[in-house]
Amino acid sequence: QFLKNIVGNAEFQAGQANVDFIKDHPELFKFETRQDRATRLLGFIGEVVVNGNPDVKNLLDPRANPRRPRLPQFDHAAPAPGTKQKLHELGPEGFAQWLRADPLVHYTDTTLRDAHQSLLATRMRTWDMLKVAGAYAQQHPQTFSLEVWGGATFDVALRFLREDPWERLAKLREAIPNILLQMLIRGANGVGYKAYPDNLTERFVQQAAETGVDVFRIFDSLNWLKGMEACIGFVRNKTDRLAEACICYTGDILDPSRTKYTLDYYLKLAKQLEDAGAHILCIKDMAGLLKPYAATELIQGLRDTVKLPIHLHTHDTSSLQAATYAKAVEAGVNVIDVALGSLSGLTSQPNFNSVVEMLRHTPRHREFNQQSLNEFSNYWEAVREMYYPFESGLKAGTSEVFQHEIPGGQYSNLRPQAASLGLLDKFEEVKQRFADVNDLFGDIVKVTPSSKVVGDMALFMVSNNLTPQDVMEKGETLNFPESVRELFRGDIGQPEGGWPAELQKLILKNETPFTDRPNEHLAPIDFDKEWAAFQEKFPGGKFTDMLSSLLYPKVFEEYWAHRLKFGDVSKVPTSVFFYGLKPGEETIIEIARGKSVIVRVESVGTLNEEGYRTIFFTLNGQTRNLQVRDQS
Ligand code: 3PY
Ligand code: ZN
Repeated sequence: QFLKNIVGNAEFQAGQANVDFIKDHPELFKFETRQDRATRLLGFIGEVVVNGNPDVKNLLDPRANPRRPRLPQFDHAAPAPGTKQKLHELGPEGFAQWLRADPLVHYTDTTLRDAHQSLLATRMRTWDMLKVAGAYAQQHPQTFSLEVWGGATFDVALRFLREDPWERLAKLREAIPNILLQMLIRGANGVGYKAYPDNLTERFVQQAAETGVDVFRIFDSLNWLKGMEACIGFVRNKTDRLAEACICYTGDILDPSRTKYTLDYYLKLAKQLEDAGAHILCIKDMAGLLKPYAATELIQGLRDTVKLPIHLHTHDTSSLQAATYAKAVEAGVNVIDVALGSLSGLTSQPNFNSVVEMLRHTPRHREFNQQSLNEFSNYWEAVREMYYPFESGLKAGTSEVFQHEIPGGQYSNLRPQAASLGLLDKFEEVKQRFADVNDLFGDIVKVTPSSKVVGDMALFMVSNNLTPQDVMEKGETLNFPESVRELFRGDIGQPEGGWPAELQKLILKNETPFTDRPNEHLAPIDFDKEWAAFQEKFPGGKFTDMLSSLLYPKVFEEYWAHRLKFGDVSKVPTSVFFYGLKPGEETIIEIARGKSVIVRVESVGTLNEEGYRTIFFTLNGQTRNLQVRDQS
């Protein structure tokens, strides 16, 4: 049976075989043709196409291997007082002094904002957050703050999740009465990508404080002081909350060849932010470039230069950043940003659970119940399965980040952006061009929105096969992306050392750039007039809806139409929101506090001539049917 046909037999080949058996075995003379082999392989591929490979079949549907997220312990008793009460008791100035002097290290948990912005394209839904918010407040009241709002979450909530970001904040506030809630605000650019009128940012800050924000982390995407001063003032003068101002960290202070962003540069900026009224100073290391020994220098320098408490934010893209935290803690940092284990690492923050263990039995350790942290991590690990389509694709830490300097929060978005232009197979080139564009632009700070413009330019160059040299040589005839024109016109502020003049001329052609605050060119909002117009267009809309609409007019309009048609979809469980229900499956939806309905899909009808299918549901046991247009 080891013979497929006779020519493969060694004895036969050697001419020594007894060949009497041949007459009884005609199959030995059947030779397989190349055609047969191909046909059989086609048969296999056809089987996989129609029925899937049994080894991986159904894996693309996360419900095929349901892993029910297990809720951490929660007994509904009031949580212990925490930093929220401390702020109330001491006021912002007193609180800042207390924080600066506290010998133990504090933690900000970014799981509900930056972690999912950086790993899952910001898609985490309020529904998953609220399931564990109360338990977290109860189990970990010693947490310094929870970053839950701002950055890209505002836009993505409205645009893709079709939920109201203000309601998310209000509900989290209600569930977490004891821990400071923190947001990220892009200075003069608010939670958007362009400058807004000052009085809009002012009302936004006031409303955010009223709804629940305690710590406003304020940055400017070019480290431009003028882009932050007004916002720091609004927090100081219009609220009783904390203004945390940022130095965005780029380059490498230990590299003598990088002379633009030196230790002195950062120390000077920090002093200016202190003078502008910041209560806390943040080192915002948005790409994860602050190496461990550089952290020692920077934090020691800052402790000696300003009297403010120091808060360190980083991204673990290189996978080195726990070491940076070890050195930062030694050097006297007050607060570090971490994410719960299963939403940490790579482009997200370092691992909360593990960093706590790193510091255990050392002088600055703050006690956390590790078993409980792990329970929360396990909850998010199971939840994360539902969000797999939004994963960034990065599999391991990469030292490439020290070359391209792409912010963690942008990385998970740049890939789909490249994919939408058909450039995914050129992603290596996109990263290279990102670095080239930074050089062309004069080595700028890259964080939203400046980083988005660098990304747009990199994609433009890859799409059009342009090298940096081409850009300089053919610039006059190139039609640069609109965002690049706006950047060089001064629309989002001024970089250290100004824009490279030659390139600026090529981009702007005959347009004149400005060098003062872009906000000075914007008319203030007339709120009474706007409110009347808003009420007319969106009857029943709240004041917070009007703010959303002023920040994102088109996105808000689409969100509103969706809400009118489908109601508040934030109440739909995530598996159903993304993947629906199959015939025979059911779900429970809490449509109002204490009022739930059971929805079951019984069957889906065939396509009718008008292109519709009838879906047969039961709603609390009562039959309902619905016609839905089949878009396929
Ligand atoms: C944002 O602005 O969204 C960021 O996360 C910047 O790091
Ligand atoms: Zn970040």
